[in-house]
Amino acid sequence: MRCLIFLVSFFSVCAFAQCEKQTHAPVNVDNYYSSVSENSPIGLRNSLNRIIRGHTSYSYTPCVWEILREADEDPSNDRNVVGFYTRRSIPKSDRDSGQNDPDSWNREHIWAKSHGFPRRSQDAYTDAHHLVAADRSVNSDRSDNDFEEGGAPDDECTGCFEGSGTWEPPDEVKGNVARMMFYMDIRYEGNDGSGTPDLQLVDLASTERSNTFGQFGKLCTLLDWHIQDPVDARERSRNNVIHSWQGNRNPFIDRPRYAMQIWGEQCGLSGEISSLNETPNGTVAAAEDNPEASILEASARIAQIETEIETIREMLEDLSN
Ligand SMILES: [Ca+2]
Ligand SMILES: [Ca+2]
Ligand SMILES: [Ca+2]
Repeated sequence: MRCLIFLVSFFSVCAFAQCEKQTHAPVNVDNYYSSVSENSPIGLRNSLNRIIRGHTSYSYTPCVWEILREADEDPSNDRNVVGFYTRRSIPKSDRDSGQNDPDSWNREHIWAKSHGFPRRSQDAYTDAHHLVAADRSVNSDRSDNDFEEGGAPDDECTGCFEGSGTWEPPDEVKGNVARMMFYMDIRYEGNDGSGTPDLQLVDLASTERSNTFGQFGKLCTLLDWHIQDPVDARERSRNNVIHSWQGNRNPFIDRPRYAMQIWGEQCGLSGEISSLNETPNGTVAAAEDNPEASILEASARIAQIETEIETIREMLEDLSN
């Protein structure tokens, strides 16, 4: 009996420690943005906020670990994740669990949490659209610095530069950083039920730490990076993975022109709109770049085959009776 009680409690603890995903089905991207108003920067900002706010939020532990294992998986080795800044493949099992291994991976907040949301209960703290798997010591080097070009090369991360209070990521992820930061400004407008303040991008590379407001820089450098490093298939696929968990999307990955329409004039870059890659209409959740869509398609096919087998069995039973 005691053994049975032990087993029951053991399995309850195991169940408690697992993350339960509330899966959101893939969407047609045209429908997703059909209520967007592109008439003015403020209209665009407000209409995008209405679409992307109020996502399904998850626990920082264990769920965010689980989401990043999927979102940042190494495409050539499903037992590894790719460290965001270093682009080095790291075994999923080398997760930072306080063992002080400088080359283990942990969770980097692209919009540093010291700039507006220090508590895990605030949605921005656990929002996987700006959370990435990163090498532990390189994550420490980045600290909570503003994004800007220049400084001394990082001793471990090729293409990373540390300035005074600033951090420059490698070219390959400059645009990814920019689009994550754009998402954060528009997603969090001070109307978030979880208590995340209005997050604001500013054209400064020396923003303050704060628990009550959140500013981050440097806006026009980020807009430059958005143009220099356009959206690619891998970034789209990551957007689909996060959408399948949270139910909201990063509009600046799907519709890069929105960033130019909101901030272009302010940064003297509004003429650049036509050079940006747009996600082709209606194909964002296509099976080839959306693992979840493929799984859904496969399970629908399996269910269909099972029904067919059942029908054949009933026919055979009828024949033998
Ligand atoms: Ca390291
Ligand atoms: Ca990129
Ligand atoms: Ca904002």
